[in-house]
Amino acid sequence: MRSAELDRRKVVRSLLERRGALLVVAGLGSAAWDCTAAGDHPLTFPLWGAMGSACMMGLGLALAQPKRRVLVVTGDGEMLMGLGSLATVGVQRPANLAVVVLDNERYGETGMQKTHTAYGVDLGAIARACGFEARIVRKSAEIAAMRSGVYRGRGPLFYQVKVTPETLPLALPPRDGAYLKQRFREALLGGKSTA
Ligand SMILES: Cc1ncc(C[n+]2csc(CCOP(=O)(O)OP(=O)(O)O)c2C)c(N)n1
Ligand SMILES: [Mg+2]
Repeated sequence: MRSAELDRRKVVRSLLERRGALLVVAGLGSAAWDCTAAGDHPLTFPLWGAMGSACMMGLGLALAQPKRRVLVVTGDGEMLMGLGSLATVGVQRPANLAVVVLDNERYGETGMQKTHTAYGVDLGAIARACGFEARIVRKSAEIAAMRSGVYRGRGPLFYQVKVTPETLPLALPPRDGAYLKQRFREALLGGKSTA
C-alpha cells in the first residue's frame, strides 16, 4: 500500500518562498512546472530535456558557486535515469548542494507509468550509500526541516518526498534555452561573462 503522500505544488512552493539567493535547477517536466507554478524566477534553471542530468547541473553550479546554496528539484524518473550522478556528487561532497526528488512512483509526464520506486527501489538508500545525508519526507510536518536543510544544512543532502501521483495543470517556464541560460547567468553573475 502506498504511504502518506504530499501535494507536490505545495511542497515546492514551501521550498521556494522567500528563496533569497538560492540557485535552483529543475528537472524536466513536472518538477519544472512545479517550480514555475511557485513563481518563474531568473535564478531557476528549468531543464526542458536532458533527462538524468539535473543532479549533474546542480553539482557543477555548487562547485562553481561554493558560497551560494544550490537546490536540485527533480522527479523520481529523472533521478533514476541519472543514478551515477549521485556517486559523483558523493565523491565531490559539495556542502552547499541539496537534491529534492518528488517521488510519485510514476513517469508522470509521459502517462503515469510506474517507475522503479513503485517496485521498491530505494533512492534514499542509494544516495546514502553514495555519501549523501538522505531523508524521506512523507508528512507536511517534515517540510520545515527539509527547508532548513536546503537553506542551511551541510550538504550533500538528499530528500525523497513522497508525492501524490496526479496530473496537474501545466505551468510552463520560458521555452527558449538560450534565453533561460542568459537570464540565469545575468542574475547570478550580474552581467559578467565569467564566474
Ligand atoms: C532521454 C529521455 N527519455 C525519455 C524522455 C521522456 N520523458 C520526459 S519526462 C519523463 C518522465 C519523468 O518522470 P519523473 O522524473 O518521475 O517526473 P514526474 O512527471 O513523474 O514528476 C519522460 C519519460 C525524455 N524526455 N528523455
Ligand atoms: Mg515521477
